[in-house]
Amino acid sequence: MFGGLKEKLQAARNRLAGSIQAVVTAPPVTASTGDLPVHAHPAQQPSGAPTFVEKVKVLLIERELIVSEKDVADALSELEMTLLESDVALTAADAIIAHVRKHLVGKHRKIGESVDNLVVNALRSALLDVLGSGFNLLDYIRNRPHPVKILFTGVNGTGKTTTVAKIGAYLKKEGFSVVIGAGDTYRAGAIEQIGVHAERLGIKIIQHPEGGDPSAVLFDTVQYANSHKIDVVLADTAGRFHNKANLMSQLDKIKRVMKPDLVVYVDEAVAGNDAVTRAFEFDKTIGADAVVLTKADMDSRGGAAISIAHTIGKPLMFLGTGQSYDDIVPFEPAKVVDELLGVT
Ligand SMILES: Nc1nc2c(ncn2[C@@H]2O[C@H](COP(=O)(O)OP(=O)(O)O)[C@@H](O)[C@H]2O)c(=O)[nH]1
Ligand SMILES: [Mg+2]
Repeated sequence: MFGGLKEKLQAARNRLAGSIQAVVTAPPVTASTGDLPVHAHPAQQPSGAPTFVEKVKVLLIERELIVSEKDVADALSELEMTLLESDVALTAADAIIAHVRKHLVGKHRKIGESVDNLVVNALRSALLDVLGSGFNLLDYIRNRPHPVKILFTGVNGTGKTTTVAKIGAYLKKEGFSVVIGAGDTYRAGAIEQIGVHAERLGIKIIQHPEGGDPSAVLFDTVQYANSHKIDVVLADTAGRFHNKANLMSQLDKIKRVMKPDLVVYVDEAVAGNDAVTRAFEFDKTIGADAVVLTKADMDSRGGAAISIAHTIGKPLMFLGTGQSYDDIVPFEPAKVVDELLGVT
């Protein structure tokens, strides 16, 4: 997952650290107290009026390094190229660079601080800022009245139906009762596909014949959940584009009828910038509360995963990482960032 981005970010980390290391190891500027080595004294808190010796120690310890814009300019523009090549959206890449620059440049840095730590911390906080906080579905479900109704939307073939099945399996494992609504009534194949998943997983499914009104299926699904005290409703829908007015008004009707607690936008990580643009448009047209990116297992660039929350302002909830039911991982920004930076 995101192998290419990982490699490039780690190269950028080394390049940045190298640029700063060059400043650190440049011939030292003579301190006003003399040319003593800067690491000669351990940190010490002077108490009361400082003696002459204490004053000197403080001065030495506080002798600092200031990284200038010039010192890191090349490394930062390389980092920006790396991000853009990895399909990170321009606004997200800009935000990352600005954050790293602000973290590193012009600040007084104690020479004793590890250069690599300084760089890793700058990159980590920049990436975390852009990735947002993620979305803990289990906490969300625990804290809401049941049934919690979740509607899955997005374009065709991105993995909505598979994701509904995976999340059904995940929630069942976590002890929640689940019912699935077969809201893709366009093709008999679609109804059968979700039916097969539900049967394999031992999850109740509500289906209507092909060509029926998806709102009616999902209404029945919610009714079933209410009368059987089911914890979670997972509503599958047919793929659609945000610019197809009739399909979008159908989705509008679905929303009015089933009143979802959560609208989840599903797209594929491999689509890169296209996924981000589609998510943005979809959110504008119909609204989205959280995002699932599928096929992260096939995505080396990682750009969509990095950019999507920042671009549309909605959290990334899960990554799909393969074709089996277990191949879904809650998106935990801190874990992903450490893995990307190679500091796990
Ligand atoms: N490698 C991989 N394939 C996936 C993933 N999620 C879905 N798929 C595959 O993508 C294809 C389309 O999935 P489907 O759920 O039918 O998409 P839908 O049209 O959006 O409902 C199927 O072949 C799935 O097995 C994933 O996370 N990784
Ligand atoms: Mg489907």
